[in-house]
Amino acid sequence: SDEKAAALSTTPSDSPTIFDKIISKEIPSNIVYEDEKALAFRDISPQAPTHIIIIPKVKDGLTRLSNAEERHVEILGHLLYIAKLVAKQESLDNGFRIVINDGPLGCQSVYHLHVHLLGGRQMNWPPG
Ligand code: DGP
Repeated sequence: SDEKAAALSTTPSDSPTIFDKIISKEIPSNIVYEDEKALAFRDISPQAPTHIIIIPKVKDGLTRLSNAEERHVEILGHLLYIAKLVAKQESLDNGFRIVINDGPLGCQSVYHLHVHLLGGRQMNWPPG
């Protein structure tokens, strides 16, 4: 897929990403939730009727889940709680899927940790 190709052509790094420009609103996005610590916006390449990306506003070294440190525990929990709030806001009352891609094998293409919230259709298991 295009998403897989993008992931495999991206070198993991701590450089600024497109998500910084979304946070600063330098580039537009469809924001569905925002607070002082986090932002949630619609994915540009939706893989389900509802596909939302939830990110910390300050990356603080959290390029990917495998780089998480003890200091990130609070924001990690916050992102999951926001996923629940946004799922409710999107009326995903019969279930949804949360995904965190890590690294090339996990098909991560943007090195600013993010939670995918997917819903509005039947999901499959195992994922691809
Ligand atoms: P991942 O493969 O887990 O790294 O997911 C990155 C996601 O970010 C991917 O589903 C597409 C989305 N994305 C990338 N660039 C943009 C953008 O400029 N705007 C929006 N809304 N989403 C983006």
